[in-house]
Amino acid sequence: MSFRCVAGRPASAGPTDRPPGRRGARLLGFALMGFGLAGCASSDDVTGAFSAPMAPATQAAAPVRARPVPVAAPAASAATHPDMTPAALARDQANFNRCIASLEPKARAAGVSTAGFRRYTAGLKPDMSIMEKLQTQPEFTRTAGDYVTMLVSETRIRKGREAMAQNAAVFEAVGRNYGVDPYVVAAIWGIETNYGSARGSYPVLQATGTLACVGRRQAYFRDEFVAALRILDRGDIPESHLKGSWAGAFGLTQFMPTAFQRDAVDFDGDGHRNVVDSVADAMGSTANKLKRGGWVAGRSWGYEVVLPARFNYLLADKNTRKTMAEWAALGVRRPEGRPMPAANESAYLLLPAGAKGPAFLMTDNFKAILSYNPADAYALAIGHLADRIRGGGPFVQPWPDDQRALSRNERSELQKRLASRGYDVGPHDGAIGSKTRVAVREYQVSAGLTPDGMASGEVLDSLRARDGT
Ligand SMILES: [Ca+2]
Repeated sequence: MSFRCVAGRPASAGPTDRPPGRRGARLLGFALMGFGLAGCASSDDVTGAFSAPMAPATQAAAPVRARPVPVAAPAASAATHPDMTPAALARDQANFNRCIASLEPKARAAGVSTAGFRRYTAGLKPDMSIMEKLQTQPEFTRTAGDYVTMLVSETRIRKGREAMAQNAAVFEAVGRNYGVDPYVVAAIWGIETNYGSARGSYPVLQATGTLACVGRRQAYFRDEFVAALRILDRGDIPESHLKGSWAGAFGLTQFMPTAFQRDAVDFDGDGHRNVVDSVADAMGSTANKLKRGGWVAGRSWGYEVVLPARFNYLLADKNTRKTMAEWAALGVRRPEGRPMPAANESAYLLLPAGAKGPAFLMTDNFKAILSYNPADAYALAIGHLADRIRGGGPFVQPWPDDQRALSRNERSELQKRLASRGYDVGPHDGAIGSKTRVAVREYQVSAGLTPDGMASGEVLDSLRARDGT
């Protein structure tokens, strides 16, 4: 087999094909896969206590769960959305054929042939069971440590080594062509679909067509539906193989249709970009996506580090970038006497579980992984799984075992309590973004707590105690 890298087709054939943004699209796609749209919050909503966006498609099959994780009721906001009432859904369902037909000009503008549009939309019916997925927003809460531990299991490490050995030529070519760490590409394969064994069975065209014409996310999914039509019309993937999550993510590494249009490549050179059936196409496309996300060849995604006593935790902020030499001058060390990386490489300090958990210096390549899915814990799991497949050991520092993840209601309560004290936290939506994190830090400073910006149970308990309620 020869690997010929054929660049993906133009990202946007016209204004109608433009997705809402790589980060947003990916976040949405990922959130949708298993857990509904609840997770479409800020990309910052991922350190420590967090919810849906970083839960992978393979979550259900994951064997490791360090401790019970609360799974609460659907979020009320989704249930009351005016486009999700029984009457609204019935109206959209009755109007489905007209709605699909109305998308023909948009599809034509994106390059879908008239014959293709007619062929693939003829007899298309909505799958109303998808609305139950869209309606239900499971409150899925786990700590960063639980999440990483669950995903980077011994089984997934072993299967990753096997998958790379079976496809050694593909991974060698991926590394050579894109300058991307092939172990990271394999890790994405492992975490997105458990190396291809968990990719979903929803027909992508029907799923995106349903979401494009029924319910509360129609505008977003019209681009996905048109992109899915283009895949079929151009013959990249046979219709019977184009299946995936209920939200339309498909293939070995779960591309959304618009992401496929931007980033997929024909890496095995057979003339089709088939990320479902061709390991080479899927791995090449994933590497291409990482490269376009800014991957710098020859560098790691990041490094576990140990902080000195009396460290200034205000420095743990993704906007505070320093060179490795500057971090070293502050007393930051790699564990077990490992040498610090190149002195001029710049990085920011990430504490996924707050001051009590492990610390990491994250490079630009971590941001490249975040371009795949903007969730810190997801990207950390990818990077760590890659290192483990390569033969590296587990993190040296333990995850805090007394940490509990806050539920969405508790995160919202924390925001309300901070707001009532005059802190600007933005909307009290339970999504922990940068405003909330800054407010948490300021509160921690005033309360004599370690200012790691972590919206933790400790902070909520402190607020409750001070509020006397
Ligand atoms: Ca191909």
